[in-house]
Amino acid sequence: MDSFAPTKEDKFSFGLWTVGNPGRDPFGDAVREPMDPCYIVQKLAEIGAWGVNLHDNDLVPFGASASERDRIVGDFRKAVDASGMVVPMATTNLFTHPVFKDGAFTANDPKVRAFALRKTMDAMDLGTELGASTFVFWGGREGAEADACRDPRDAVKRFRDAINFLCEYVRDQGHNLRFALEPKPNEPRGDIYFPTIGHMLHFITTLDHPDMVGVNPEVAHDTMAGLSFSQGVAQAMEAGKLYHIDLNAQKIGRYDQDLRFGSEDLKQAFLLVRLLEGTTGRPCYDGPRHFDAHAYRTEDEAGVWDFAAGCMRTYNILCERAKAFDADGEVQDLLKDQESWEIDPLLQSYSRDNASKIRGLDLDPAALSRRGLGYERLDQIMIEYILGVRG
Ligand code: GCO
Ligand code: MN
Ligand code: MN
Repeated sequence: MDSFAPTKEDKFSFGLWTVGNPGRDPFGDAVREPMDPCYIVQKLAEIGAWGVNLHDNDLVPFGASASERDRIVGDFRKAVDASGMVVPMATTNLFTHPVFKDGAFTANDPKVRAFALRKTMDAMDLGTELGASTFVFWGGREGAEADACRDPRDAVKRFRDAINFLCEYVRDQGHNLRFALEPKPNEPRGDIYFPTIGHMLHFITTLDHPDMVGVNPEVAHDTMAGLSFSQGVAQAMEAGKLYHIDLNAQKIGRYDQDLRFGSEDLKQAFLLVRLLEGTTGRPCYDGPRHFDAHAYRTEDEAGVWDFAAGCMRTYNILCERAKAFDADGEVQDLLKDQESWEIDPLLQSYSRDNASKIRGLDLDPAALSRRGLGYERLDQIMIEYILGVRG
């Protein structure tokens, strides 16, 4: 038995658009044939995935009639049930159609914003019908190149109005949906509003129903901006706002690559899996481990399934590595050394008593400065775990 083989308990999910990506890019045409959504579900189940996610138009073509929609959704529902899969997340395509060229919820034309709201309400009904409990908002076109076209404060307000409107819609319909907002700094727009996890976390605090809304961070998006993804995700977890996650790989400073999980920056991937799986003993993330990535353009269909299996396998290998690292006695000693100071409780809240005790402490900055912290050793041990030569 291969201990890295994915199981349903791992909660791995893929979007229809990920394994279904035909390899089109801004310079070249599709290299793979479109795959039928029902076939994708069956194949994903065979390779050990747990869930499948979708944009409305990954399943139902833009402009389909009501009867066509019902037939397509009915067939898909049967395929999902027959393969033992679930649909944990759904979302709306608010970026492909030219009507969204100036944005969707933030577009200047109220008719475009109305169309975006209507399309999203329909997509929420669709997601709910398929059993989704998370609804993702990726504002791919919510941005600008000609910044003078709108005051960014209006973009923020319009986006807030839309999310508030849709929260009320969900409550009114009795849908069981939580929202996960996905930040991205750029691409396809020159600059996208709410470019980072931090921007989104603050925005959520300004909503009418902040409890219904969290974030959906993506490895590639923070990495494009040169940020530490694991630090951003940790902040979202600390705030109780990690409702969903998009896993892939990316080189800093490049175009949006959406590479196989773990195929770039193994150290960040290790730290991320360690964080999500709580291998240090802290609470773990219990939502879908969702891969938002696609196979290289060089691949045929067999390469697509190699890609998907590789995402899950690397995740499980990194999880095993992180567990071993955190169980290592030398690692524990190095970390304990940093955390064992008895004065710590004094620092956690103000009281006159704590302030006066802190004033009375024997604190010698020169001695503190001389103390080596052992982080070189700690990091080298981590590298040796990642490289598979220790533990
Ligand atoms: C991207 C985004 C998208 C979204 C998807 C779901 O960079 O294109 O990551 O893949 O995640 O639209 O909302
Ligand atoms: Mn992305
Ligand atoms: Mn994404």
